[in-house]
Amino acid sequence: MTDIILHHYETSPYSEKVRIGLGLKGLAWASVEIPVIMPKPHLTALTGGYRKTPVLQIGADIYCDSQLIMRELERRHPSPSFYPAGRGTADALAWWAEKTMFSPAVGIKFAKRPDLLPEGFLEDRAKFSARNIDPVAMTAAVPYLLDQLRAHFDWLDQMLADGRSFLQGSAAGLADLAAYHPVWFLKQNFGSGAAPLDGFPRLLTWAERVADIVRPLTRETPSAGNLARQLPSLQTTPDGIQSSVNWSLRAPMRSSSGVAIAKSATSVCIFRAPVSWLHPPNW
Ligand SMILES: N[C@@H](CCC(=O)N[C@@H](CS)C(=O)NCC(=O)O)C(=O)O
Repeated sequence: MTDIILHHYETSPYSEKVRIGLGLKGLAWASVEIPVIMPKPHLTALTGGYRKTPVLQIGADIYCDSQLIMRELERRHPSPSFYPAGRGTADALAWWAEKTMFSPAVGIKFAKRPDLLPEGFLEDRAKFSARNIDPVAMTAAVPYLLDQLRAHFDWLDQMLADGRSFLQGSAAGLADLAAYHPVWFLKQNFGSGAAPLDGFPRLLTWAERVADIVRPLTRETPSAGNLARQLPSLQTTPDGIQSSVNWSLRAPMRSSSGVAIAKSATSVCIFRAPVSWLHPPNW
């Protein structure tokens, strides 16, 4: 049985990034399908309240955020690397791609294909984002969202103009996976022939290449018993956080409730026996 468990749902773009990342590294993983909307009782019990998708579980270490998940996969399984052309640019490209393309892509789906959304979805997301989701305003925004995506897709397309296979050269890496998932999401919902993807044949060929990245070797559904057995394997104690992360702050802060918190430059770890939750520092 693999010790990597991904909590996700099929239509989640950020999950697709991680699923392909696991494929790129040739890792076996176990799949736990979580609900698309709240309540998510099993997930939030595991994460201490975090509801977003995906979440990665390795033993009793719970990684809440796909950026953190990718970093941890790279740390544990460095080869093949998510950084075939080095770090820095790849991280910056990945950050830019996700921050600019995910939201317009999902906005277009909400507006154009509400029939594909499960019941209660828009209400759930309105509550989650503390914003009113107005179908008329969403529909009126579609042309602007398409224009935003066209501008970003054009930049991606330009990166591929010299005939390279992937954004940073001949090997796929993190930048490809992060830029790919909004493209994947649009393709899933509208096909390749629909705007705005229809204007970018080079990008579509690249997307096919990313999609072809070898799929995970094993994709098991763990039983509840197997999930529970994962927990005792943890090497962590409240007295000295021995987690897999390289903590710059070795002395964890401790509250009277027995919760310990430690910070590194890239993660915040909240420890409450027997689990440790890892978040990005801006969480
Ligand atoms: N920064 C987060 C963003 C994750 C995110 O926004 N995921 C979407 C689904 S792709 C989500 O959580 N939607 C609400 C939900 O699933 O409850 C990450 O990189 O993991």
